[in-house]
Amino acid sequence: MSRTALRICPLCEATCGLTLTIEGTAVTGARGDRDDVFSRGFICPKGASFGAVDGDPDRLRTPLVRRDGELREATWEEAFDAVAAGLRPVVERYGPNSVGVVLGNPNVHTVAGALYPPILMAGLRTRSVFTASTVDQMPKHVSSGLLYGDSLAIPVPDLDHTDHLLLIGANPLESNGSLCTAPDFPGKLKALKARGGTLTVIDPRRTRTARLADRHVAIRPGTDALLLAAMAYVLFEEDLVALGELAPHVQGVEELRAEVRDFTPESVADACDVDAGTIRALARELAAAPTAAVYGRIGSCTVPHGTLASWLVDVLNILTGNLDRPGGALFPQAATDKTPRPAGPGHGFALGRWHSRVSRHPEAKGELPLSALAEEIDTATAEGEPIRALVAVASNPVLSAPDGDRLDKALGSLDFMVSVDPYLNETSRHAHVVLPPPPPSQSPHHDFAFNTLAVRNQVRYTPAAVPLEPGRMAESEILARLILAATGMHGADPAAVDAMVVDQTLGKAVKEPHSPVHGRDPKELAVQLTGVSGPERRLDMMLRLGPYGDGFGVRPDGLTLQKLLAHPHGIDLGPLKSRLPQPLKTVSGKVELLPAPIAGDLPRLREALRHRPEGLVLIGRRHLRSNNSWMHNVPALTGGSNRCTLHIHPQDAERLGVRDGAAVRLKGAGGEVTAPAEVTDAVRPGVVSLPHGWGHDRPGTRLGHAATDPGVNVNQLLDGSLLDPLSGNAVLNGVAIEVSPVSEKITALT
Ligand SMILES: Nc1nc2c(c(=O)[nH]1)N[C@H]1C(S)=C(S)[C@@H](COP(=O)(O)OP(=O)(O)OC[C@H]3O[C@@H](n4cnc5c(=O)[nH]c(N)nc54)[C@H](O)[C@@H]3O)O[C@H]1N2
Ligand SMILES: Nc1nc2c(c(=O)[nH]1)N[C@H]1C(S)=C(S)[C@@H](COP(=O)(O)OP(=O)(O)OC[C@H]3O[C@@H](n4cnc5c(=O)[nH]c(N)nc54)[C@H](O)[C@@H]3O)O[C@H]1N2
Ligand code: SF4
Ligand SMILES: [Mo]
Repeated sequence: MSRTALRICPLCEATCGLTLTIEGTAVTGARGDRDDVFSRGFICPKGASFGAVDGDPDRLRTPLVRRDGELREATWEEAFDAVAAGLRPVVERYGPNSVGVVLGNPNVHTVAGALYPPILMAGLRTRSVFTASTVDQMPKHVSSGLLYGDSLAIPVPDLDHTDHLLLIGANPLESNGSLCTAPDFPGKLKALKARGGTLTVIDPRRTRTARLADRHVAIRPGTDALLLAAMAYVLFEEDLVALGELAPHVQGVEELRAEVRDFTPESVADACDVDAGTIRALARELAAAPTAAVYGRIGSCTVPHGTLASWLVDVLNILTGNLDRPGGALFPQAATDKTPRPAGPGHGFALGRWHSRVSRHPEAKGELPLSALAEEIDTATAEGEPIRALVAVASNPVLSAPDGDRLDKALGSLDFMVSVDPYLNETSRHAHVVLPPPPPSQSPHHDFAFNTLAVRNQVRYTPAAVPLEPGRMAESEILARLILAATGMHGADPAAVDAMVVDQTLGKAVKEPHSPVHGRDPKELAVQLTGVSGPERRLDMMLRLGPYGDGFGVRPDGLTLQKLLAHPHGIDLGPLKSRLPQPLKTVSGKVELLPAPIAGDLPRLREALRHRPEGLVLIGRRHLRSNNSWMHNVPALTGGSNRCTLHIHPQDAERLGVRDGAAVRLKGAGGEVTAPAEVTDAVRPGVVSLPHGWGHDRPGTRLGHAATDPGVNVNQLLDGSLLDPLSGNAVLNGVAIEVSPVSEKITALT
């Protein structure tokens, strides 16, 4: 007897609604939920493989605890005893910063990952915090922090209504979109073209997205900030700046005009390898479109001028009057956003409030660069203690961060490490305790993070599709118990963690004049919360205090968890709307177009005008059936074109004597790897591309299928020293690299 259940897909940022087929406790099928208010039935091959991802036999079923050097199965009680015994002495002896926290990408794809890590970090009071953001989108957070005073205020392109979309360093036909949550991104691009709109793609590769475009500009990697600055120059020079309704909310336009004066199209053309005429055309097309949106992603962030490029993306939207207007780039308003406060000046955004111990990298958004994790563990300095214990949640930095070999060794030297991870992989194999969360079918889902980045305001919640298997523990309870064990309250009731958050949040809300619950009794509010678990009660609280909430009875039609549960396919909250000036939290209360740290970084961009890489540069790529480092263990999602090969242009291949299919050696600052070449003109001359997340051949892992075709770790080519200085983001694209054929003789020897 089979049944069906709804489940929002957690496998990428598109957040599609799925209808799962379930037999007993196993997920045997998945299709798109046609009634989902947001995704309307869309599904991709990863979502269709939900059952295989969920049921992977290599997923850990019980905690593992290291005894006599070996990880062995243990009870939950033994595991948390070991966590408390491992972490507390380190904190007590060496202080809070000696315990590091590393948070990986799937935290933004789980309820537990959204609700508990902030409490863990506050409880530990550690500054040794590292996340996937600094190998990803930290430049965008910094740019938003500086422009709008809020690092989380990220405008998203209004895909459904725009007339002109300029995509920079993004390949949504493979990635399904990022910092822009849009189920069926491909369909939305096709609809844009069908309604007469235009699509421009800037990417060194002719990607599947670029093939859809009206114009594809194959830029030299790492030079987008120069090209975008030149576009801003053209807007000023040709009198195309038109802020429109934005004008009263923006300061610094004239100062900006002066700063971009050096970046003429002619002066950047050589560095970008894009002719000046094309750059002028890009600017004119942007200005001429009735509405337009500029959108940049990985290729614009993980580069030496990532923050400047991210800032310039918004600058172009602002100068053309496209920020905050329908058809342009808008600020979403999620159901779990805080109660909107009245518009007015805020505290602004500070950078570099403290620095990393070894290389003195400034913090950004409370985080240190993931690239610096290895040295913060393996290098002693006079400033303070190195990291001696580590808490890793949903994180595989041995593959996803630069110089995995060094990190691999560093992790092996820790006094104590705990991983919350479903797999024994390249990173978790170093843990003293591994705490495995249940598979996604056994977890509830709500997109706390992605709804704040969605192209349409909507809210959905799916309870667990399958009950927790005996012996399993919900990830929320795992993290709550981990918090207790790490903060000296080992053994206390995990429900106390949620109760504390509820107390604090309601206690604060009743004191805020703009809150719908201003002046009420927090205890009276707390008893009104519904939900079968701590996370559900917290979701209910956030919904009720949020912008669409019932305000605990003040607006009886408003959102509550009960109402959401009564709408299993979600509730549509309408298209994105203009919101300025309310989201601004800058000290001036305006959009600060030329913030001081940005102005301070522009001389470095001027330097780049003179820079011409001589040899080949490396960039990455994603495949539709991949997901960073953790989906190579699912047979249905591997093979075919999803392989760890080096894309190289025929001209470069010929010059270097590289044959299609033959092994090539790649040498970078961090090391060497060998991969098969795939000769293709999809990548531009002078550029080679290798995907990340591979290199599954380390001993002590339990990834049976992934190990059969391990690939190589592209990040071993990096030494971790290349960063975008403002954000601490790793430079992963546009990196100098040497490529040489592996001679037959050497192949025979190895
Ligand atoms: N060269 C290069 N490197 C890159 C990138 C690139 O483009 N090029 N991209 C970067 C980007 S954008 C990112 S976001 C990072 C990603 O890098 P990471 O943040 O390391 O994320 P993943 O590689 O996805 O690994 C996720 C880990 O979480 C575990 N996991 C999966 N599901 C769950 C769950 O439900 N709960 C828990 N607790 N754990 C789970 C997996 O087993 C795995 O160990 O990689 C970065 N690295
Ligand atoms: N299938 C799949 N989907 C995913 C993921 C995955 O691993 N697989 N990962 C998820 C994650 S964590 C993220 S952050 C998103 C990322 O989402 P996207 O940013 O859309 O991801 P990519 O496909 O890496 O696209 C980046 C593009 O930038 C180009 N590029 C590289 N260097 C430069 C440059 O210097 N300038 C310009 N203009 N372009 C450049 C690359 O050729 C590539 O096509 O994808 C998410 N979705
Ligand atoms: S596009 Fe993303 S969210 Fe949608 S089914 Fe595919 S992996 Fe899941
Ligand atoms: Mo990412």
